[in-house]
Amino acid sequence: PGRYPFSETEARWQRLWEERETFKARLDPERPKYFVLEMFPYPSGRIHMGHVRNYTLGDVVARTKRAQGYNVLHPMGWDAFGLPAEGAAVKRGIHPKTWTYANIAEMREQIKTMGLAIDWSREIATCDPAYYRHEQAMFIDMWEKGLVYRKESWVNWDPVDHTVLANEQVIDGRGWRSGALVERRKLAQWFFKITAFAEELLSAIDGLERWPDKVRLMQRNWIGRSEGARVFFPVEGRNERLEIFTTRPDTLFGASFIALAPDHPLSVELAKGEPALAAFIAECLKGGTSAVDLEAGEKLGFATGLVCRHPLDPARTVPVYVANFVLSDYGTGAVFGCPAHDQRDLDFARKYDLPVIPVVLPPDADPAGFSIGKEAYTGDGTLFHSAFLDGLDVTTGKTRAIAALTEREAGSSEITWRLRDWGVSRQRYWGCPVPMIHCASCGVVPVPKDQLPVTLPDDVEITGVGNPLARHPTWKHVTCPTCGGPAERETDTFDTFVESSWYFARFCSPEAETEPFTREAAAYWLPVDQYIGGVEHAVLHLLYSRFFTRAMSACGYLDLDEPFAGLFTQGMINHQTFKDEAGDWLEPRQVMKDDTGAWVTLDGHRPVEVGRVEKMSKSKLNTVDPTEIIGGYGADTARLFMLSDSPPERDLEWTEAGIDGAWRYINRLWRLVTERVPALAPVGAGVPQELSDGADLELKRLLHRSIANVTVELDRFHFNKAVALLREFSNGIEAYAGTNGALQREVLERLVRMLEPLIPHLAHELWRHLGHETLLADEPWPKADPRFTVEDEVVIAIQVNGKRRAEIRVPKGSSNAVLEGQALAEANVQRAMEGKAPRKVIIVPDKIVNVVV
Ligand code: ANZ
Ligand code: ZN
Repeated sequence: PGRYPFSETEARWQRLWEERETFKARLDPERPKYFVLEMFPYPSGRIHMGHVRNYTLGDVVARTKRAQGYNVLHPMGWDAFGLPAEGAAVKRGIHPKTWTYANIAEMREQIKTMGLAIDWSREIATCDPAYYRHEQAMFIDMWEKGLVYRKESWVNWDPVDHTVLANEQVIDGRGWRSGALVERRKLAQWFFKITAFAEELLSAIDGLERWPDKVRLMQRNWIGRSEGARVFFPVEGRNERLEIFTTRPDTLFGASFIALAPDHPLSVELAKGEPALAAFIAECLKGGTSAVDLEAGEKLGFATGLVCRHPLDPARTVPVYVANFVLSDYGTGAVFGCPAHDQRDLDFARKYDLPVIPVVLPPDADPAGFSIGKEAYTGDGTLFHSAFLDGLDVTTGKTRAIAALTEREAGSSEITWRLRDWGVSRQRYWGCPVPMIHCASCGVVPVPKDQLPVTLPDDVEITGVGNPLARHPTWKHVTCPTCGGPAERETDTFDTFVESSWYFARFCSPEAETEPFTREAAAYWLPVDQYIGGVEHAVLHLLYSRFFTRAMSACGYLDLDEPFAGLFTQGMINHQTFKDEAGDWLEPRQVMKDDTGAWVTLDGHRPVEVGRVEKMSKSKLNTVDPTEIIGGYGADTARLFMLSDSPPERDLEWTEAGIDGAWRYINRLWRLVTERVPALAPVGAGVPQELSDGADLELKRLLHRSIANVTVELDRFHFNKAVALLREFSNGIEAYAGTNGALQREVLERLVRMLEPLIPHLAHELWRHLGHETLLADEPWPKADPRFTVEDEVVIAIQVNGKRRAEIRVPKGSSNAVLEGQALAEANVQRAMEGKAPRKVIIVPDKIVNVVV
């Protein structure tokens, strides 16, 4: 048989699956469906190993479920809008559309070499007007339902490039291109009202039983429900009160200052008469807009000179500051500071010399001796220095404080969410146009639906500065649909997360023209039964999709809350890193081991420093190109290595040895089947009824045990264990020395059937070699026969005077008499007894027989 000719074989089967439309999904209400989806790729131009792992995992699921009788939907598409396309336009003068479609064409060919069971007839690209026209229509519906609105909000502004920057384009507070210090600016932006579903998005997490716990936790934290209180602090000398939000009303007696966000209305008002404060506020508003940026920086404040009365202790007043660490859009944009029990407040108090009043006494601490040094005490304890709260624990203290505030009309209990509404405006060209029109007399008017899609103009000038759509000479000038007067199109485009928030639904009927998907198709195929992707999308993409599904349902497109019934997040792919003497990174293919086993450069044999095993990345040159691996070893080898090396949720280390091992096993399977063919009973000989000897029975048992266990492990996503079991099975077949041709056919056919989801090309080829004209993918999944899986034999150790002398195999549950009889009959046992009669025989049923002489 020689080496397995993977190249010709893989191409042939891929062609055949395509010609026969083997994996085309057809709606069939009579059959149970299974929708398996991998997070769709961004068309960067080349697939990487992360893609290979992702699609291999999905393919195993798709093929297994198909074999198990499900009507499987396994589609592929392209998350095709986004900034890199504009980057390519700036750098190389290629139009974003040209660049994107060329990349799609290339990546499609690369992905096709993996031999995936995908229904390519459903392929979609989100930059296609046939796709985004529905997004625009849904956006208008959501606007009408109040789930979309426009408001002023902060953005990162690059003062040199005159452009809005996404958070990821702000690097260390500077614009990625210009290097200029980023400023914050207020701009009218479009928002999805995701907070309308905050409560629901949180509580429904409990029902997502087939999601990883860590992802559920991340979603919970992101939504961030905080129970606390709203407290009113009367401002001295002014007829108003400041409203603050706190989660620790129990610490109210420890309050020593109040801090306002720089853009709190009172801060803004005070700044009008106070240039120094205005300058301070302007300074605060520079720098990034994210909470992380604010957390990292130095805590700065400006004393306004105002003081507030303490709501529970009217004898006391606290000073009011404007502070850079208070977020304008969380809670009420104002806080009371309790330095003893909050680190940030403590740092602030030390800096501005404010009192530090401990009010929570740690368990077992001495109230007289307890004081706060450099670290705030944030733990539990007993309240003190707190008037009527003294002696209470923290939890009871919170309830009691809220009751007192409510009674005095100085506050009330309140729930606050970390979740913000989703700002989707981007001042970019390569995105879906927001389908709105601004009219001087009518205000914001949606584009009439019969005029959708609003398509992108092709003739644009992309310089990386400003918004090409706003600059276009004619595109934005339209007449108002309401009054017919001159009006302007919205020139913002959507955040690309909008497209990925509903693409799974589009796959249900990608051909639908008048609606994003037909109700019938969505009702049948959704939700996605198994979603697979990287954990980097654990929060935003998944949350946006959960929101969008609810919003689509609210607009009557669907009748569904949760888009993804099952979620699996795969680990990363790591690889050895190498450096040369100068400390520059080297590619894996630039190095080799010399005769002594030391790493050296391929040319020149110069010494190489072996670095850590790290995530494959272009910057460290430790990537391995999947197309090279597939070209050199075949897709099945690459797939097998990906599946066998480690559990799919864990990181995988790419090694040459691992790929070699997979390649050798592929060849071993090839030989095993092709060499045995002459010894097999003819096709259709049926399941062997006669099992003449122990070897036959053992192989038969191995077969059914393998079927049972492989099925379970595949179902649990323990693909590496499934591979190990299949190896054990094939080893058992190799070791079989009997002559039962029908049995050998049976085990080889089952083996090949179970290999198909993992290494589909070789499995199909071997099926053909086994004499079949049928397509292996159409063969049903084997069933384990329980008669052969129950462990009905046990091995019993026989001891003589406590020393192990022999083993016997007996039916499980054999009586003591049978065990004793068989034990005493063993030759080794008799020898050890030296002809003496047993004094006593101690028996542990199904385990041990100990003969005492
Ligand atoms: C007084 C206090 C005392 C607080 C104490 C904490 C500890 P979470 O749990 O994340 O909701 N806070 C409220 N609004 C804020 C804003 N706009 N910007 C910055 N910080 C703000 O956090 C709630 C706590 O964060 C609140 O409880 C408040 O500080 C602060 F020993 O109030 B706390
Ligand atoms: Zn008008």
